[in-house]
Amino acid sequence: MATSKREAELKQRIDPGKVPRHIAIIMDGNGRWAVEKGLPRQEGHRQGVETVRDTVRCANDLGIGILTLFAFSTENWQRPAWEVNYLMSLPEKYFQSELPELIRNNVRVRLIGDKARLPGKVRKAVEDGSEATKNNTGMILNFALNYGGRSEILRAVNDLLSDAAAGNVKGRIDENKFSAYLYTAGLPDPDLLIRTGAEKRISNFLLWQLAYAELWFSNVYWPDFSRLHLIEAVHDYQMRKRRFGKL
Ligand code: V0D
Repeated sequence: MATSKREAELKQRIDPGKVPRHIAIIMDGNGRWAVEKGLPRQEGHRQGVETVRDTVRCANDLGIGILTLFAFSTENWQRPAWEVNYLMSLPEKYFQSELPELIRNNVRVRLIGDKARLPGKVRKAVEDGSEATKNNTGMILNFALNYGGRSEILRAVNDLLSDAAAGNVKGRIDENKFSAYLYTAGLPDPDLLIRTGAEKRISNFLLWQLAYAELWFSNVYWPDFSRLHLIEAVHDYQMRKRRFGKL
């Protein structure tokens, strides 16, 4: 796809030494995108996967260290069965088409979320994708599937209680020790959260980890989110950091 003039301009103004280390994205608006175009909702999800591909490429090009994508929340199980079924076919389709390029680009795929309660074929697809990329040393691509922030924190608390009961916890718990029990153990917190689809909420995403993140909300539906928007968000992030630095 041709690079727009605006994209080239903005890209020049990005300081490659100060890109966010970790970007998290809530990919919202697929269904509404489709309905407003008179298309079936699954067409929105299909297009959403294309956007995932472009976003991963662009984040990798920009030198982003970690990209965390929120693809499905526990609340989404309330959707009609046919839509859930379709969504559950996406991880497998995604890896069928994207795995060679992910490997070529040295991207490492990981899952954050309650793996145990994912349908078998989804778990297998993600595990195969993680396995195939586990030795890659470039960008980390986290897919948040069946993820909820409060349940992540409670899971951490319960794991911590088990370790304590076994006598394996010494001293008091501080933020660092607690973070080691989260799905994102070992990773820096997101510097920037992007949410598409015109809603201005966190929706139970990365509650602990987003404590200090810059927030960037877009009215664009996820299928229409493009490289330009990602570059705009990164540029805006850098402007905020620069102003903050001057205080
Ligand atoms: C629909 C927009 C990629 C959000 C993108 C099962 C909603 C398209 C994945 C994916 C979904 C997940 C895990 C993985 C690799 C790819 C995906 C779901 C929905 C929910 F390891 N897109 N995508 N998963 N949509």
